[in-house]
Amino acid sequence: MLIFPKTGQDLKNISIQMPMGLMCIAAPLVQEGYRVTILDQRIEEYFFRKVKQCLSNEHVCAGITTMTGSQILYALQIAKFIRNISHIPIVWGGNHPTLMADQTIRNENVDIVVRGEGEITFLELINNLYLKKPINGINGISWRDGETIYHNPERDFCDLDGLHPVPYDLIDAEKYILSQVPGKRRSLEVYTSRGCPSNCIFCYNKSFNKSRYRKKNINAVIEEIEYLAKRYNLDSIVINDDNFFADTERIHYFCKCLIAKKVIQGWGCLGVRIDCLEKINFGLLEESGCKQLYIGIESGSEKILSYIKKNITINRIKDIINRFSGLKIIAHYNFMVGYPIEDRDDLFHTVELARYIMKTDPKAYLSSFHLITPYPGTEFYEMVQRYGFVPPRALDKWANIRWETENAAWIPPKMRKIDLNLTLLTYFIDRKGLDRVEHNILLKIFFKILMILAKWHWRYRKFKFCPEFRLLNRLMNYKIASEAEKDILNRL
Ligand code: B12
Repeated sequence: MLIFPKTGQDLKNISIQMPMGLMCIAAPLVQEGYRVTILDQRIEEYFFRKVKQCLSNEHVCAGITTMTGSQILYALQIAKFIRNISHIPIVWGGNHPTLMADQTIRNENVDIVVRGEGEITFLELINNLYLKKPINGINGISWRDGETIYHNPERDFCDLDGLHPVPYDLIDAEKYILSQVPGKRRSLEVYTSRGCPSNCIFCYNKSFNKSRYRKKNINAVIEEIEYLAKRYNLDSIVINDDNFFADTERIHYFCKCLIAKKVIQGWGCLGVRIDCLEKINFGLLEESGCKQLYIGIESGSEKILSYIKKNITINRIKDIINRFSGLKIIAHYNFMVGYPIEDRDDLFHTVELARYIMKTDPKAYLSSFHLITPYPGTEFYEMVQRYGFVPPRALDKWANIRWETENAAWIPPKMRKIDLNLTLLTYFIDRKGLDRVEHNILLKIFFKILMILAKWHWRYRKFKFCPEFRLLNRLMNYKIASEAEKDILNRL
């Protein structure tokens, strides 16, 4: 049984994407003849009842995935629940357990941690558990024997072309089909590569993927997209790679294949590095059906860009912004604030760059400004400890890292209020939020009022005092906390 816990940010029909990691680790198990159930807490109405109904003596183990953050809260609730009704081992995997293996394995609701890519390691583990063979020789796991913790040696990365196809039939794909690409209604996600060769200080890639970029054969990717489009009647596809644009020639070949074979009407992509776009043929990109790209800019200050090792300058960023302005492709630009060395000038440079985008390319979207967060396994995580950041000492403490500027020790005190207000009000400075609530009249009116207020603050650079957005933030936090509470009460 493989479980995807809620994340705390799940909006039905808006943000719930397929549990790709679990489907990947299920692939070799299915080939080997195991029966695999994937349960997704985000979409199962009576989730805990379902877990109870499904669990039987035949189960080899329960596998739970989690990212860092509030998903851990739900993952822990689920693990405790399973612990109470069954004796099967509980295996944790995914980003957080990998990056914080020692803390994770020390939690009483975790029996084994699978570190890194799970396809091969998990198969070996299941085989050994099923045959009641010892697990001490399996690379890539951390485990416990009584009070003693073992971290077995690391496992090499997988050869992506040697992996079994993703078993989409294991999930009810219809429940994950979303309108994620502008002008298109039905899309699902694929991944075509893993890792990223860059060294940005805030990204998990350096430790999770050892900065190694590995790619699937692009013809196999095209075939997978063709299959998905036919099987699920898709008009679009979303690429969820760490850095899809890392290899320019591969992108051009991909675009040419999409055009020649008329594979899919539209596509979009997350995690785009802006420097990787510099050599791209934008005409070809547009012709191939590219509709939307999520691009990390991070800051409008040269000083900050060099601090985070982004390896780009503002002029080069502006060149790319200008190129998108003449195209139909919608660029979503991501920004962060709250860097330890950021002062008011740096912040205003970021606001200026955001304004430049709104002026130059009015169809572009700006992400709400995110607070830079010391995720485990990043260089930033190590750096901010010098500023008094004390990392959570146990797995459950990581569940509550909805850091606000007040408790983000690395932000200079005089910047905290402004940073927090900017993260809140930038959600409403363009139509990104409004587009999400299109079908709900009341929410739409509510959003429009907030947009008017946000634009006023934005226009007059009044970022210090934004009581309306602080209140909204409190309400959201309360909602998240009470939903988690409700989940505990409604377990059965
Ligand atoms: C899609 C996506 C989402 C989706 C849903 C995730 C999903 N369906 O899996 C949504 C929108 C919900 C999301 C939300 C967030 N995300 Co996100 N997301 C991604 C993204 C782009 C793709 C995930 C994916 O499909 N990967 C491909 C699969 C194959 O890889 P995988 O999940 O790692 O799985 C492999 C292994 O980890 C392992 N494995 C995974 N699970 C398990 C379970 C078991 C039992 C075992 C044995 C093995 C195992 O085996 C798998 C196959 O090898 C990744 C970046 C990336 N390219 O991975 C970021 C990423 C996972 N997200 C990240 C972050 C930070 C977030 C947010 C916090 C962002 C935010 N500011 O709000 C929120 C988290 C919300 C919360 N409160 O917890 C970080 C995670 C860092 C971390 N330390 O956890 C990533 C890595 C991006 C980054 N570069 O920083 N995200």
